[in-house]
Amino acid sequence: MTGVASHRRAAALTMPALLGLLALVLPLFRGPAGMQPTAATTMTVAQAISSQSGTGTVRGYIVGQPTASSTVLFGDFTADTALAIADSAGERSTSRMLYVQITSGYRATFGLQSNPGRIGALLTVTGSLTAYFSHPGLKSPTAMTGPAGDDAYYAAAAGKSGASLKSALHGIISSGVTTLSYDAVWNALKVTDQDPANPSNVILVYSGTSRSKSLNGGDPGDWNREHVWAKSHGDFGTGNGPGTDLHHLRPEDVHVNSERDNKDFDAGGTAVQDAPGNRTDADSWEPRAAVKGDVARMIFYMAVRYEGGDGHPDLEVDDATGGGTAPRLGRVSVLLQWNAQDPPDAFEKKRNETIYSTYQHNRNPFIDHPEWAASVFGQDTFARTFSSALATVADSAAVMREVKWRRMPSR
Ligand SMILES: [Ca+2]
Ligand SMILES: [Ca+2]
Repeated sequence: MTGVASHRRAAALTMPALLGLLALVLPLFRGPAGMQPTAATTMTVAQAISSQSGTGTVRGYIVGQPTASSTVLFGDFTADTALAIADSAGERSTSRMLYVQITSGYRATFGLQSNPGRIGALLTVTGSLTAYFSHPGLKSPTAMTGPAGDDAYYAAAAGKSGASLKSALHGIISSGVTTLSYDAVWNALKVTDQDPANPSNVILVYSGTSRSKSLNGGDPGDWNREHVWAKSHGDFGTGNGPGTDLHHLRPEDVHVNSERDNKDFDAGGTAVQDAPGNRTDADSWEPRAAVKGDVARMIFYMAVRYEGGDGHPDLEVDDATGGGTAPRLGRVSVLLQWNAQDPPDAFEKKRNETIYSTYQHNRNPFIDHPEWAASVFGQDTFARTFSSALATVADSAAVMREVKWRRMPSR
C-alpha cells in the first residue's frame, strides 16, 4: 500500500517537472525569432533537391536515417545525427530524398534513434541547402518543427499527466470539430484508408486486404464501415457523433465485420479464417499484429474524446471482456501493450493528418504522442483498480468488524 502510494507521488511529481522543463527548453531549439521562416517560402523536397544553394525552408515526411550517399536506414536506427525526408511518406528511392543534418540542439527531439516514432511524420526545416553525405542535403538547421500536432495544437496539454492530461486533451480534441453524417463516412474512408499502392482501393483494417473502393455496401464481398469502438458499447448509434467519428471508423469486409461483432479486444482465441493474423473467441477479438497499436490508439482516442455532457455517452476503457452494452471497452491492460508493441506507422499518421486537415479538424493525440497512453490510462487505471480493490477489502473488513461487534453483546 505504501509502495503504491509513494510510486504514484513520485510519478505525479516527476512527469510535470520533466514536461515543464521540456516546455522551457524546446523554444530554444527553434533559433532566434528573426530567423523564423515565412510559410510562403516553404519548398517541397523535390524543389530543395534541384535548388542546392543558399538557405531555404523545406517541408517533407521523415523516411529514414542516411548513412551513406545512397544508403538510408528505414528501421533499427543507429544515430540521432541525420534524417532523410521525402515528398511521400512511403518513399524508398534515395534519389527523391533530401538528407538533413541534425545538429546537437535538435537531436533529442528529432533524432531517429531516440524518436523512431517520427518515421512518417512531417518535418519543416530551415537551413543551408548544400550537399550532405555527397547527396542533395540541408545542413546547419536554424529551425525544425514537427507536424501541426506537435506544437500549437497541444499547447494546453504541456506539462500535464494523468487525469489532468486527459482533461486537457479532451478539451483540445473536442473544440472546433466538424462532425460527419453517417452517409458522408463512405467517401471519407475512401480517402483516409486509400491503399498507398493502389488509389482505386482501400485497405481493410483487420483482414489487411486491398479492395476496390467501389465495393462499399452490405453484400458478401463488399466492405462496410467498421466501428472499432463497437457502437453497442454505449449504444450511440450512427447519428453525427461517436457513431460517425472517422478516428475509429475503418473499412472492413462485411463478413469479418460481423464476426468481430461487438467483442472487446483481448489476446487469444482461434484463428479467423478470412482475416489472417486475427484471433477470436466468444467474447474477444485480437487484431493482426500490424494494426494492434492502431486499434489501441483508436480506443484511447474515443475514451478521451467522449466524456459525457455533450449528449453523447462517457466512453471509458476497462480491463474486462463481455461488458455488454455499458459504455466501456476492454481490455485496457492489453491495449497498452499493443500500443507499445506497434508504434504509429506512416499509414496511421497520414490518416490522422487527413482527418485533421480535411474532415473533422481534430487529431488523435495518441498517434502524435503514443507515450501519453500510459500516462492517461496506465498508472491511473492501475491506481483506480487498486484503490477500488482496497476499498472492497476495507469494506469487507468493516463488515466483519460489524458482524463481530453485533455478535459480541448477544453472547
Ligand atoms: Ca500499426
Ligand atoms: Ca470518456
